Order: sequence, then structure tokens, then C-alpha cells
Amino acid sequence: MSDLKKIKEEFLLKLKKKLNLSEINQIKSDLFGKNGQVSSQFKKIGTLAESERKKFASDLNIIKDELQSLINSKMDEIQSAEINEKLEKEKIDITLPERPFVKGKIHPVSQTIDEISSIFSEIGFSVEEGPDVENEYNNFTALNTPDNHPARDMHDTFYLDEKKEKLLRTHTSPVQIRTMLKSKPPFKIIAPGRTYRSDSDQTHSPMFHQVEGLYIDKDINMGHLKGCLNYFIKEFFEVDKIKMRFRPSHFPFTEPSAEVDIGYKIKDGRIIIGEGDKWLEILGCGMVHPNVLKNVKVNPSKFQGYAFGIGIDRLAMLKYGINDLRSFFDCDYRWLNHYGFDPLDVPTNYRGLSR
Ligand code: 2NM
Repeated sequence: MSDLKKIKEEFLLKLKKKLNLSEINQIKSDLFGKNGQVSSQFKKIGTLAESERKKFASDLNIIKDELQSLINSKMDEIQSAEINEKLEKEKIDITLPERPFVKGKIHPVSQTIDEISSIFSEIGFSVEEGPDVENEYNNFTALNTPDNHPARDMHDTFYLDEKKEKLLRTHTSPVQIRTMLKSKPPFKIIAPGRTYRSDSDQTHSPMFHQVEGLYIDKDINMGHLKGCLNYFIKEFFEVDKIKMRFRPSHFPFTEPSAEVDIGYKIKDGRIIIGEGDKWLEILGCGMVHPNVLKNVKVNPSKFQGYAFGIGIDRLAMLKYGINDLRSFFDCDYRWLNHYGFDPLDVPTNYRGLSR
């Protein structure tokens, strides 16, 4: 084997190994340094016979280029590996540490309001809201309950001023009044929210929740009301069949008026809705009184319809097996953690309201 070939083979072998920068530098100087093997071969050129010189010089240059470029690419490789290692080692984490967080829960009353809204939205009701602080007119007078009306005593009202003009709404009906005053029929709305009466014991809280519904059009009758409530109760309790009965009642804002009971039984200490021979009162309703329609500038000879009022807190207790009303408003985090709902599980009819 020629000297050149030997040098080439030897160094190709050396360059195949895993090398660090100083080993590579050593190889470089062994080849191309002052007394390096390639450098020595260059010095030999002058001593060769004219006939060999050209071929030798050409072969030598080829080998030199080959080894040189191999060394260069090896060096690049090592240098970039070293830079990467350095970057990795000296990396500064500029992200903030995560804050400790407590996962919140949706209160059963909020969950129930969302479920009710979803159920009524499905059949074309829109959701309206109004202020907790109302005036005497919207809360009573417009609802066919004038100053001397005995029904005013039924509501133990929290008045906010001497003249009894401002009050905490005793029901959400003023929302219906506001809605009818600001636009034109037909009206098809529900109004969920907080309501207040000066009443406090095991089954009454001075602040409680109601949802009221209103459907006014040209020919809405009690049959429609019955169908609507039947649908609502089935959807709410997530059962296929319910028992429901209407008992005659009285409200100043409806005529005729009724209270609605649903059938239930207790089995193994749990309540079953839709079976059994016990009755539970769950809502009041009726056909909106012509005087109410007149008060909001709706012509009662052209428009008619129904309204209803449902207590939300008791429905929530029934559905979710909560037996003390006062626990709702204790703000006890352990209670909320147990009875509350996942904020990301938004109730919808088609997906199941309360999975
Ligand atoms: C109830 C029972 C019956 C009711 C009436 C109205 C309005 F504004 F249209 F007149 N809103 N809600 C109503 C009717 C409420 O709660 C037990």
C-alpha cells in the first residue's frame, strides 16, 4: 500500500471514533501541522521524479481535501453539540410557578336554575332578569294587588323606605311586568331569580329563589299550560311519566288560578317522583288576569295567556336529596364541595341535565 493510502486509511479510522474537540485538534495537527503526515508528504513532492510528481501531487491533494473536510464537519458537529449542551444547562425558566388553586363548584340552586332555563329554552321560552330592589307598582299594583288588597298581607314584604315605595321583590313577577311594558306581545319568557319575604324557619328562608313563566299570545289557554307544566316536570325529574293534579286556588294576578301537585312515593328512604299515592305541591299558576294585561297596555280582548310560579329551592332539595333548606345558604365549603356541580358540566336537555 502506498504511503498516501496508509495515511488515509489510518486517519479515516481515527476520525470514525467518538471524539472531543481536543482529540480532533490533535488529529488535525498530526496531519497538517508543521511536521504533520500530510505536510511531510507535500515536502516530498520536490524529491520525486518528474514522471511521478504530477500524479502524486494530485493524489495527495485529493486525500488532503478529503481528510480536511471530514475534520471540519466533525468539528462543526462537536461545536454545535457543545453549544446545545451549554444552552440546555444555562436555560432560565421564565414561567411563573403555578398558583395553588381550589376547584370551585356550582351551587345546587344555580345548577337547578340552569337546568330549568335549559328545559324552557327548548320549547321557546327566553330568560329575562330584573332587579332585586323593586318598586311597589311593579311588585304589587301592576299585578292587580292594589294598596288595600288582602293578598299584600300574604307576602311579608321587606320595605326599604318609610313611604313603602321601594322594596325587595316578593316574587319575580315584576320581571314579567317590566318585560310586557317594554315590548309588544306575544310574550314567552321565564324569570328566575332571588326573591324575599320576612319569613324564617326550618322550611322558609327570608331569601329564596323562584322561577316564573309567562306565555301570552292570541289563543293561549289552560290546556297549553297543562302540557307545558307536564313537559317541564318530566324533564326536570328526568322521568318518562308523572302524576299531576290541578287544585283550584287564588292569586290576585290570575283568574282562574290553580295549584299543582305531583304524585310521589317513598321507597327505601328515597323519594320516587311519578309513582305512588302521595301528593306534593310544587307550583302555582293560572290564566293572567285581564287587569294585569290592561296595566301593561296589552289588550285583554285580543291577547290572553298563562303564568306560573315555581319555588326553586324546594325543587333542588327534592332532586338532589338535600333535606335542610338552611344548608343552602350557610356558605360551608365542605357542603358545597359535596353537593356542588362541576362548572364544566353545563346542563343541556339532550345530554342529560344532571349527569
Ligand atoms: C304564580 C302563580 C300564578 C304570575 C303571574 C304573572 C304575571 F306577571 F304575568 F302576571 N307572573 N307570574 C304567577 C301566576 C305566579 O306564582 C305562584
